[in-house]
Amino acid sequence: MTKPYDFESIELKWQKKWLDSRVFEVKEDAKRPKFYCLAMLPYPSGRIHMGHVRNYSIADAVARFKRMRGFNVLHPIGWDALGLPAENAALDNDAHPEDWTLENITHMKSQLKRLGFSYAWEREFATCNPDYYRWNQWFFLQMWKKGLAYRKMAAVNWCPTDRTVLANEQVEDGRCWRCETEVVQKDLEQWFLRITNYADELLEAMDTLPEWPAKVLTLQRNWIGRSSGAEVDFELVDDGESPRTIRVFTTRVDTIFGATFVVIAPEHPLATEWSDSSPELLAYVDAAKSADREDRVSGEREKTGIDTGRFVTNPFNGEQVRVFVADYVLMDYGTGAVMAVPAHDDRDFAFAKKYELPIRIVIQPETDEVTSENIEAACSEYGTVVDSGEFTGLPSREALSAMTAHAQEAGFGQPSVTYRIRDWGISRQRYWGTPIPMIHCPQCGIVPVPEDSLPVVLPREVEISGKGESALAGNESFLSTTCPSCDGPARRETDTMDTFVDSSWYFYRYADAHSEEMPFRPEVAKYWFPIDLYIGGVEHAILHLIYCRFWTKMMRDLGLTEDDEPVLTQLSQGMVIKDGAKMSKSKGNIVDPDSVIERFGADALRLYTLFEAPPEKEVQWTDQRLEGPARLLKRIWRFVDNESAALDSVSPIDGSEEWNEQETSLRRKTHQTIKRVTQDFERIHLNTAIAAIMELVNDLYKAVETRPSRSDTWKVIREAVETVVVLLGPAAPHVAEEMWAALGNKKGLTNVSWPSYDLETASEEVITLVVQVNGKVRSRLSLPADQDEEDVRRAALEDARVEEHLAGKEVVRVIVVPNRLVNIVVREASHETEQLQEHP
Ligand code: ANZ
Ligand code: ZN
Repeated sequence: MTKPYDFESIELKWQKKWLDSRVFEVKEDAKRPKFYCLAMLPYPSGRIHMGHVRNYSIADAVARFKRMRGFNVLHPIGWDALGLPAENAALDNDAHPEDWTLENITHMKSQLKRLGFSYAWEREFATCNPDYYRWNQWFFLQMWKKGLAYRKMAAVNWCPTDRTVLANEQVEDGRCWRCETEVVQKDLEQWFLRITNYADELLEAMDTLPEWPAKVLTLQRNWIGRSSGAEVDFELVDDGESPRTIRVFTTRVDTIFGATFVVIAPEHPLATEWSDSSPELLAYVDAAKSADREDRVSGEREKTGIDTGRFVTNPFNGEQVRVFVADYVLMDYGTGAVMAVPAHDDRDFAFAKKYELPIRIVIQPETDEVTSENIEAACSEYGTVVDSGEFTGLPSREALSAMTAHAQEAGFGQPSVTYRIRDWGISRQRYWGTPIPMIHCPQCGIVPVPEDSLPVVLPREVEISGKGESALAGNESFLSTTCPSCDGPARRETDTMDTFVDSSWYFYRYADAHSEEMPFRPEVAKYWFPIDLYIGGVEHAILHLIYCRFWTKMMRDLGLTEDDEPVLTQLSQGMVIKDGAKMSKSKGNIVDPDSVIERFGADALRLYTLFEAPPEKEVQWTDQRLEGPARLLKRIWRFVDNESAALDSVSPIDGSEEWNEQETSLRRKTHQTIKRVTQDFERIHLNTAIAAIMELVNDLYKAVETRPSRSDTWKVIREAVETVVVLLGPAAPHVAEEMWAALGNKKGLTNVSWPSYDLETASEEVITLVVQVNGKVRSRLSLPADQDEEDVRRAALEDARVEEHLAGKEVVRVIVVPNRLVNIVVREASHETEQLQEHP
């Protein structure tokens, strides 16, 4: 009778043991290599969902693997605890946001514990704790001192449902990223962080991030959106004694002879000025201002505009062209004005068609000739410049620099770079966020809260109405204060910070979570940083993952860290979907992790999320597939239970054995499995790692079918089953621990080293490779077939006979022809060469 696999009591038992023994708590240790393994911190929405389970199972498997590989592993967790949902929940459920948040944290924490993740719990914190957010305020003050934080009147994205300002990043297709309401524009005084100061560096440093997914980097590159081009001044016709100019930004100055009109943004100062004398213009400008930003730039939308009746002169050909106001031109990009070239720009083409404006071709592409008769759409390709005076005949690329240089020499233009990225608007008219530590004094204006008065604590007593401004504005005792500069009565800022501030640096806090004097001590963080692996959804590619890079650079400039970048390897894990859609309440397709744990156990659930797909791909949830991993665990369990008595008396392999064919074959499989699983874990191909373990389990069952009589055979079986259990440890840690103990091991798995594999045992066959030095055969190597090039290379260089021929030489190159030969190219060592050159 097999002992039943009672996963619940096994899991609870080991979870308690791990916690009690504090095995996952870590300290800096300069003598050991570190590994910082992090998954994005959860928002305490109420319950853990499958996305969390998957994300955290991946991170935990890697953390446990790295620990067994000898690394000092930091694997922390915390709570992204501020933000809108708490306030909305407060409105819906009549609970205080703080109570709602803390209750959720308590519940979700118990869920994470029930999953057995190996967190350094002593470093846990929630961002709604004043001990944490005081440092947001402190950073804000440092940025204010450096001119990186500033306030300005700005047209902001306003979500009418959430009644709050949204960052551009939080507007998706013109809608609020959270509630999908259409966003409108509104003018408000807002606080900004000058992320644009770092635009170039953020862009350039991406070349130093080879371990980030290409997709994330592309999204960031586009978001930063660096465009280089030229600015050119078009002079206003009939504009008095010293006529003013309209400065346009263009990336295609090579098309300037085809500019048949100029368009300025509705927010352009000239549009405002001219509106005074034109009610129609005023009406258009007003309407345009309230239109949605995303809509305005959308290619699909029908272009609208209005003729101002003014003209400007094209400085390149002296031609006078009309000036329009149209909402497809944005004020906050480039100069807020464009030269319109309908023949070569889509938007200008659509506009010209609608208002019957001239279309003049000035670029001929390589391919089909474009003529005014056959042109049906703008042709934006590069080509040869035509009908453009002295520039006619130049290829576009050359014309770009020649024409820019000409404009500069003549004094009506210059090269220019513009960015799509905007400064980060962090003001939120909300209660449940970090108070911005500023004071408005009627005498002194805006005065920062002195650093020694931090934190500015969120008052608990507020009335949350969900309407208009922050609930803080209605709290008189919070509002009224004294001015730090003149001691007069003053009022506090009521805006709170975007919660993306909280998540921009939390991982530095984990490194020194209880620091009281500073956000973290630089020398402590230095040991743990950079983060070796950071796992989170691709939806964070441009928000969080840009902000945290910016924040790190800002902290570096404050002298808190030497890191240019916080994260070495980023992994964007795929979603868990069911019935073709992301699990969500509204779709009714949620699978609750608790119910799965109840039926199959945490180990089976973890194993399933790892096994079902490669980490960066989607997992299609099906209940049937979940039974696979559950069965696998039972199968291994049954094997250990059935055979533990037989294995008990088996002595370890001592090298004196003469293996028979069956034994050789099982040993080979064991070592091949270790090799595969090790390599798969290093590359985070966890699904194939588990598939490899399954294969070994099959071979184990085959091996005992005939009840082998040789004691050596049992040695090999023991080696194989212990391997299975150890390799299973990172993915299904509880049952692995239990079986490991059942096999008679006294030391827990958390203290066991990852097994190493013996290459020779693992290899299918041994082959002979010829080793040449500068083309001459010097040695022969017997090596397992199909070895990694790196292993072959090393074996060749370490071969004694080869070494003789390398003495005093410098290895220039090692060429490996797989399974055939290695050629080592050498030359006289360089210092000798240099000496020769110095003393000829
Ligand atoms: C003339 C031209 C001719 C243009 C042509 C393009 C093609 P990216 O690449 O996105 O930076 N532009 C400039 N400022 C603008 C604004 N504030 N609002 C809307 N459009 C603006 O785009 C640069 C191009 O977008 C600029 O180059 C300008 O149109 C337009 F065959 O100038 B171009
Ligand atoms: Zn004052």
